[in-house]
Amino acid sequence: MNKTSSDTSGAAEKSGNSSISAKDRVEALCDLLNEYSHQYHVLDDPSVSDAEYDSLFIELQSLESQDSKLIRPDSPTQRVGAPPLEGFEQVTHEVAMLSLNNAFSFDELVDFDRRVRERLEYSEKKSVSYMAEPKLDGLAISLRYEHGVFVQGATRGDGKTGENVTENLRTISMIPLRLRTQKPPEVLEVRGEIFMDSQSFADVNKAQSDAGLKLFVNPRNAAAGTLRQLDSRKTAQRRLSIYVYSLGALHGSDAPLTHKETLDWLATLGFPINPEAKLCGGPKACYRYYEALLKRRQKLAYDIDGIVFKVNDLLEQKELGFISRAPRWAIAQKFPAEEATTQLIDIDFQVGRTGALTPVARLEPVFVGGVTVSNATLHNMDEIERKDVRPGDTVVVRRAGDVIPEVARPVLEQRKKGARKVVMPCQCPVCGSPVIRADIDVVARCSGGMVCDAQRREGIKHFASRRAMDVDGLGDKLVEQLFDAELITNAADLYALTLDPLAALPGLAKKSASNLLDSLQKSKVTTLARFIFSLGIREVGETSAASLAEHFGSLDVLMAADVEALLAVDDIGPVASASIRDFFGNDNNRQVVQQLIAYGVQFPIQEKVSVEPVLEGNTYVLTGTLSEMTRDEAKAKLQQLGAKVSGSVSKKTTAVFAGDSPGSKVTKAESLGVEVLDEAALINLIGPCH
Ligand code: 5U1
Repeated sequence: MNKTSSDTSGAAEKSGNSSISAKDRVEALCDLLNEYSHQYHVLDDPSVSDAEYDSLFIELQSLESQDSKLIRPDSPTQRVGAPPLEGFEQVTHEVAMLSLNNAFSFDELVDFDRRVRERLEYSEKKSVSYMAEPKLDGLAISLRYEHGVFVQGATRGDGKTGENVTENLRTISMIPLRLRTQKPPEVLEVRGEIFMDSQSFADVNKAQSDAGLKLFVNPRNAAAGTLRQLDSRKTAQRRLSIYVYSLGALHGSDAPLTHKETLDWLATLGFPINPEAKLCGGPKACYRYYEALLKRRQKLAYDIDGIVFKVNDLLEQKELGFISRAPRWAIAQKFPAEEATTQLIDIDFQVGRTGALTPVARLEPVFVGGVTVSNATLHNMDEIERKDVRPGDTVVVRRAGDVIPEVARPVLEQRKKGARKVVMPCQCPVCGSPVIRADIDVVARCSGGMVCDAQRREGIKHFASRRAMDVDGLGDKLVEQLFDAELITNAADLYALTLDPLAALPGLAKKSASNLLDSLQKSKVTTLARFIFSLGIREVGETSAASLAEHFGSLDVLMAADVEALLAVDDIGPVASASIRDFFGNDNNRQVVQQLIAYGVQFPIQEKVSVEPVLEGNTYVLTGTLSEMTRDEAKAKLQQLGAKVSGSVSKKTTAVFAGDSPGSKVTKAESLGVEVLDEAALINLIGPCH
């Protein structure tokens, strides 16, 4: 409370009566302090000094400490955090939390408006009003109030179920612990975004640095780490903020008629609403709002990654409905990628699982798109040639959303004299084997195979990954650690790991080591298709692995198959068949496969079920996160029924199945008039996958 007011007589009047009971005094202090907190944190208009607030707060604390029965759930003293939790409980959202489809251009926004008006059967002349709000780069949460009192706060999770973070949210001063109304609804759920403003982010990272701790990469990560603290006292020490933007469940009160009225109502109840929210009369006005905010983006006190436009009229919203868990009445128009210039120190070559050498730019660290970037991909030699990027150049680095940062172009005017082009090394930078670029191959590769540490390391990462053997808890970093400690040299060694050496690794407690051994044990039972994919044979992706498993039905038969037999398999051409033959012709690879089988890796034979190809001739696209099955499982099932599953939407697409957070494929489908269906329709078509 840092603004001193000249008139605090109201506070003195309410607080100065010594003849009232302790209970009444506590009541009066709670109400008064909550009012002051609202003025300061939500309205940004404090009426008392920090000192006055603190003295009333101490008085309240003292009265409560004498009789804990007097502590009200909305007492400001309850914001300081509670003892640590063991973990977060799951919370089922009474009303699902929605996600948003994205637009990336004005055309897409116009398309969105056209679809809205078409669905509402409006004439060309009738326009739709939209509420525009900045899209904060934070974490969506839901706040639940029963009879006016804050009782529960949860993260979005998968939209249906989130984590109970009530204690942490209680510490955020901008969140009212009691609604500012005499007639609260029985139940009110409010949705909004938790974020950390730029100043608080700088403060938090300064504190991390002073304490010798790891810095947060951006405000969003810092907010997420703070919100998911099991010890809410730690959350209380960092300043999180919130703006709310919609309703969830509402019982015992009429809902407003427009989105604007909803925001106004929420403001009267004590919630912070983004002051930038504005009503726009159509797509052109929306775009003007977007452009104006894009210009002011850097001046805002917090990070935003776009603008959300919502149909203002709630009856229109109802008529438009949802597709999957994204409303047809809202869209997020994303800001373009951010760019920054920095120095390109050097270009290194990274060796991947298949020996491919990828050039990586080592950069003077630069803050771009919300993170500090010190490495960026250059994709391949052709790309370097095309962009004419040279070590020592000043370069433009680009980062969009969560996409890997890339070097966009050199600043040629600033090129130093004598800057030399980079050349592909003749020898592998890891193992020294010759680097070869075959005529048919666009990339240069290390010829070291299993001699090369980099290829073996990457091969093990691939083997353990989710879509391969799916070893829970064995991420890339842990594979690196195991490899560096010489506990593993190939995938089969994973199954020979034992507790003690694992638990001795830095940062791996005994419990985690034991969990990892359990996961490894569990991963041994898999399908033949996954196993073939996990071997990391060049040119054999998930689809061809599934075709090979289906065709040969057994690993022994596959290992013995000659090129001709391999060419008879769907999806397997001459390059893949040669690669498969090379792989199984190599003694080292055969030995690893045999070891894996000896350690108990198995794929209970899948009976060849002859399924009628009832979906033959249909092409589907899957997008977003499905809750009852993975996309891979859905894809396999659709293919089993004869359908094609494509990665992109075209006019030929039969339908798009959209799960949670579906992205731009839904927008594209709607613009092409392709049907968009939800997960329930998918299950209806193919049945459950488990
Ligand atoms: N400003 C704002 N952000 N945001 C995020 N509004 C908004 N609305 C959202 C989300 C996920 O969902 C609505 C569709 C309720």
